[in-house]
Amino acid sequence: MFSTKERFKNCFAKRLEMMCGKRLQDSTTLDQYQTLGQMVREHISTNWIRTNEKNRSFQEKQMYYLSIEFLFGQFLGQNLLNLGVRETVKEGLKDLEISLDEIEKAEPDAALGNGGLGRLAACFLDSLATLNLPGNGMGIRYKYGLFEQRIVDGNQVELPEQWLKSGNVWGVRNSDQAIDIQFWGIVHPDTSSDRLEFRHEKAMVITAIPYDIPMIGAHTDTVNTLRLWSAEPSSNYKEYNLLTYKRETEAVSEFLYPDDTYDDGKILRLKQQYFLVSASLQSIVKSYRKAHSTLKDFHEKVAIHINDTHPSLAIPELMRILLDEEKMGWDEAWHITIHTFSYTNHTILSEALEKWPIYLIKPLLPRIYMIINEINEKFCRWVWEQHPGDWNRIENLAVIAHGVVKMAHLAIVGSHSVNGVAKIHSDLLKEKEMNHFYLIFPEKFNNKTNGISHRRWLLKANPELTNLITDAIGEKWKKNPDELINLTPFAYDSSFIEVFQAVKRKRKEDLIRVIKDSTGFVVNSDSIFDVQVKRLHAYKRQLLNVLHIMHLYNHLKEDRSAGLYPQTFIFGAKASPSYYYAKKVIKLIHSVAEIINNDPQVNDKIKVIFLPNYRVSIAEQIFPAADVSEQISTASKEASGTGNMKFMMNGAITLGTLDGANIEILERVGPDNIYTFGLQADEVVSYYEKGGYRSREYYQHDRRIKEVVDQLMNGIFADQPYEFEAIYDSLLDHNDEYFILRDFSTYAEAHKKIQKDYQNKAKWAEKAIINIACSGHFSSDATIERYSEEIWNIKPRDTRIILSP
Ligand code: 26Q
Repeated sequence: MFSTKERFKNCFAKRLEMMCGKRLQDSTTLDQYQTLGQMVREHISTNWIRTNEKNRSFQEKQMYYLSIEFLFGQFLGQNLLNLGVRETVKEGLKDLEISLDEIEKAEPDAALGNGGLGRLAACFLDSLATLNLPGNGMGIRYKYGLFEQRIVDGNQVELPEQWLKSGNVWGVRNSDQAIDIQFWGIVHPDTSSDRLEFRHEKAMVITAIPYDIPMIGAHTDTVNTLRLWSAEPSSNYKEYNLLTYKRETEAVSEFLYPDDTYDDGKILRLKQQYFLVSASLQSIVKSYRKAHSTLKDFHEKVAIHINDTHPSLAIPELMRILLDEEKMGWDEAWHITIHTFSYTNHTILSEALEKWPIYLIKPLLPRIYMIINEINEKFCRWVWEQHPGDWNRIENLAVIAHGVVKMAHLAIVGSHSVNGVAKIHSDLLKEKEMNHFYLIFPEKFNNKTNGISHRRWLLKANPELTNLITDAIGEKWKKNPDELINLTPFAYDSSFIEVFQAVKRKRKEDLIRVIKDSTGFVVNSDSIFDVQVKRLHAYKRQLLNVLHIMHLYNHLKEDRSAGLYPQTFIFGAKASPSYYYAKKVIKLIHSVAEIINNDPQVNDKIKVIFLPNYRVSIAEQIFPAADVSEQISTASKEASGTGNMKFMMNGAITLGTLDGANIEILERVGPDNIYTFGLQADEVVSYYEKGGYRSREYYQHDRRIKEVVDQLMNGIFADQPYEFEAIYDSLLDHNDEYFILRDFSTYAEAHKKIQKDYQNKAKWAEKAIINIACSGHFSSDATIERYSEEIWNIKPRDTRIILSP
């Protein structure tokens, strides 16, 4: 149906009439979107069925990626692109006087994630399918995704994100494959046979219904699956109070928790985690069981990846299935379990490491708790045998200690592979955070630097740049992004540079329209677009950026003739709803924007824009328009970052600390094509070991710093006195935990250098093009190849097998 434009037009009109009961001319954009989506699904259905049939035999090893978040954004445009039919569809629709861009905009973002971790999972599934790898995702079908952010008087207000309001064309409900999951109840030992067994009684049962979404690879016949579980009442469960029961069940998949390191120990979050894990494991084992009579070789045919600790209850859950349902002995079950699981750590912040109190976990998951206990006891005994008398070591390693279950410890003990997400992060895990484990399991630790899907972040987000690159170096880089390196000579080619600059300008103008529509502010396309978009967190230091802007403002007010090149500072960030400090930073950005943007003395030189409701679909419009990419976390704190890679791939230059993957970007592009500043990770760590630094000294000795910090309190940017007191206190009274004042001066220097360099337009374009040329290294295709070879041991399928049934 997509083979020619004419055939497509015909099909589309007919299908729309059938599906919507309307003529094309009476249809809405939403009708058209649903119709196109349905057509795509129909188009891939044979390949999807064949891929599934192939998987079902378990002849080849399968990998399942368990994640509490999958941050896809929109599917339609990417699917059309991957199928290679987007141009045909676009042209066909044009004949019908319909705009494909408008249809694509009608799709709500699937915002089933907070940020980096969830988006990484989405990029990985795209790469797995494209590389013909047998890898499927499993997650939760939250009824409400990450909250919608509105700004009212400069403050963030959260609204529910209703992405399912008009249904969802991509997810297929497969109620025949529903799974029952047990919570609460009592576990009885049963000694009636010669084997000690456990009966779980009086449990509350919740049913997990799978919704399967096709993962369509680019230019291949592989169609993998993302299986999202929805919680519903069970028909096998008799509960006296039906209404309460219904409410309690449905609550489990109702909301995505906003990343909130301050708000731990919510029992609903624990229920979500076990819900995901139990539904996924039971369903994997069930389908494996259809192909194999025993589970003794399970780990040879199944790899399960745990995306951060959130799904780490999968480890005791597989043990439960092997022990209680398959009646295996402990040692054999444990061998299979360890060889099945691998785990990625995404954070170094110790306050973000998950711990669940025993008083929550034990009553909710009584059998799982027993198993965790046994894992802990056996593990501690083993450590004791290696290091008799070393109580300290055992205390540092134990899975259960001081009344809590440490999920990272459970994940490390129960997996054969533990990886960090950038070189520095993996090194810090080995040398600092997880050093105790590294000493006893050195072979488990490895690095897998993150990557991004160049199909989403370049081909889809920036078609103009894509075409320009293809005109220069041919098509091959699309399949093999390392070949982007062939772009390097074009960095010195004046006619290429000229077209490159025109593309950048066009994308800046597109973004200017978005800015005008959402904020009302008009910005100058000649100005430097300096962008910081990411979740709002103290360690990511949006505050450093704002304080520097306040300083530029002061400087301009003092000296009107200051030779500043015009700059537009663009922010996008959601703050966790209960994160008071982060919300104050959002408010501060708005207050500063209000003053600067309305002050004719400065607003031709600087503008400050906050784009509300930052999400995948708007990110696709922001990255292509950026000149400068702000990656300014306190060194050692950002595990990797992936926005840094998206900016680079679109020709923005990084202004960053030597943190996360910034370091690897520097290694690729060289020091002339990146701006680095600030303390290095080892310096930060050694300050922490000494109890911090004296931020007040920097406040007292640097006039620029004193001036901006005082302005937090003296009211020129505040609606009310003390409005920003929490920020002021964090910098002075709490000794500036994230070294903002410490790094202020080198940050300001780096900005000055950018100001100067940008004015040499050809030289700047050269840097930008070199960044693009080096960005292929960060394609998630390469990352996924490394995971597949070094951790999962899965191999690409021969697609000819899929084609012939
Ligand atoms: C935990 C407990 C309760 C509720 C929520 C959470 C929670 C949810 C999400 C904790 C953390 C997250 C997300 C973390 C995350 O996105 N980390 C980022 O992962 C990226 C991919 O590896 C890295 O590039 C980033 O550096 C890292 O911050």
